[in-house]
Amino acid sequence: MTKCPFCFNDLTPQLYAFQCQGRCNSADDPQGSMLWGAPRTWKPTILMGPQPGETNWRPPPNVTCQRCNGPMEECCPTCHQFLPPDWRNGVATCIALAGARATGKSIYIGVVVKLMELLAEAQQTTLGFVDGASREMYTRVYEKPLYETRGIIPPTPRANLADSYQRQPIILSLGMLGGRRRFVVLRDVAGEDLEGQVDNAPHLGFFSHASAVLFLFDPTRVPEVRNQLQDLIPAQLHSGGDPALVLNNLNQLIGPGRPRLAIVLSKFDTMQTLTQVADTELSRIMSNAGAAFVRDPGVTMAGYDEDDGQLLHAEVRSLLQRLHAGHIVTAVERPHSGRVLDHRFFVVSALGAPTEGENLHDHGIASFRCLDPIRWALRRDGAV
Ligand SMILES: Nc1nc2c(ncn2[C@@H]2O[C@H](COP(=O)(O)OP(=O)(O)OP(=O)(O)O)[C@@H](O)[C@H]2O)c(=O)[nH]1
Ligand SMILES: [Mg+2]
Ligand SMILES: [Zn+2]
Ligand SMILES: [Zn+2]
Repeated sequence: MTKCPFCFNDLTPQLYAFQCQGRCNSADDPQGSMLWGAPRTWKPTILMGPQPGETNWRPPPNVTCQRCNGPMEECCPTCHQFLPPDWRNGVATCIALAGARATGKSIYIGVVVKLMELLAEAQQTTLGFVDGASREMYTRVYEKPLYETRGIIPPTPRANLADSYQRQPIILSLGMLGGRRRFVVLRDVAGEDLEGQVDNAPHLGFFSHASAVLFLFDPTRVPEVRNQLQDLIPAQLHSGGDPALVLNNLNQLIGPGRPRLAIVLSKFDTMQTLTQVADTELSRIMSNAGAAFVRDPGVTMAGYDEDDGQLLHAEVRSLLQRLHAGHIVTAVERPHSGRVLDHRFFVVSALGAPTEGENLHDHGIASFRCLDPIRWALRRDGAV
């Protein structure tokens, strides 16, 4: 079974949907619009599936529209988006980014797609964009600013704005891995949307159905870290809201869903800069040469290293407590809902160095441990 790359709902063998691509007129699609977060239309759609008890049922190869006789294409029975060709024969690991404003979500996406290209190469496959819309969006929003203009990505616009590109997921094909065709889908979000009220936000429902949610936590928001780094790193242009509030909203959005949850300490290069601070407790912690968070398992390593992952998990967990973010750890490990998600702590640095105003650092992008959360999610889906 796989998932819809748009709304992340499971696509079960019991239900298929086919939508007219012929001459029929389009009509308003209330359900599709609600899940998309902006007005959408659809054409006549039929649902089909096996009779009760029937096994090995497959939909007919060519479905035609009963009204216009035109061709019909498979779409998601829930959100009505057209599925990429042959989608159900693969397995999709659907990953949603979460976090307050300016925690580094978009820059992480920009960098991690490049790293996944290298990962695919090391696995003797190639990474590809599944659809033109994904490719166009990745190039325009993420790749050009970071790798051509060598600047930052502007804050992600809220979902209710006309230019809110993040409704379009980035749908990637990893080729054949572990005997199955593998896809990775990445969905960005505006931190601003997660800092406000989320009780009436069906367009953010994908968090509940995701394979994994990456919750980014920005250590430079912690006053103690900021104070000690004052003279060492340039001031940042943007800053975000309260991570505890965002995590609370995220838990609300996840509701009864069971995504795996990665809690990711982002911008980890700033924490590493603490080693240059003279003799504080934090500088001593960060200078521990034996710690897992000082080494990177590398880009080419195929699988997820479970031992290294568990070690890092324990280190990051205690580091968060040391950063007075113990309430974040508690909210993950003992949530009010009582539903503890399969979770793990990570560190990443997408850029490897702080930015200077609107520009990237001269040294170029030197990322650190960015693939770990992706490898973890893929491993849980049996891909690496
Ligand atoms: N030091 C350091 N700074 C980073 C890194 N990644 C991002 N930043 C800084 O964080 C800022 C915000 O990054 P974004 O990726 O745009 O943040 P976001 O989470 O997408 O923010 P919203 O779109 O507003 O939700 C950037 O402009 C950089 O200055 C990193 O790896 N290291
Ligand atoms: Mg963003
Ligand atoms: Zn038709
Ligand atoms: Zn869908």
